[in-house]
Amino acid sequence: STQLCRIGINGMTCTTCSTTVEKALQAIPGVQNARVALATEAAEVHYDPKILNYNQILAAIEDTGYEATLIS
Ligand code: 9UX
Repeated sequence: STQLCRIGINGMTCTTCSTTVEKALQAIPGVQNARVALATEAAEVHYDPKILNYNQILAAIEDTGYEATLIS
C-alpha cells in the first residue's frame, strides 16, 4: 500500500540543501518516492505505512538539520 504525506521544511536555502533532504528521504526503507521542492519549502513523500509512519519521516528530515512540520 502507499500513503502520501506532505511536509513543510524550514531552513533550506540552496539546492544542495534540498538535495540533501531528498537523498535522505529516498534512503529510508519503505519510502517509495520522495521529492523536495526548494521553492515551496515542502516535500511530498510516498511511503508504505506498514513499514514506517510519518513521524519517522519527519525525524529523518530533522536529522539532516532542517525543521519539518506535517502539512497533510
Ligand atoms: Mo544549502 Mo550550504 O543552503 O551549507 S547552504 S547546503
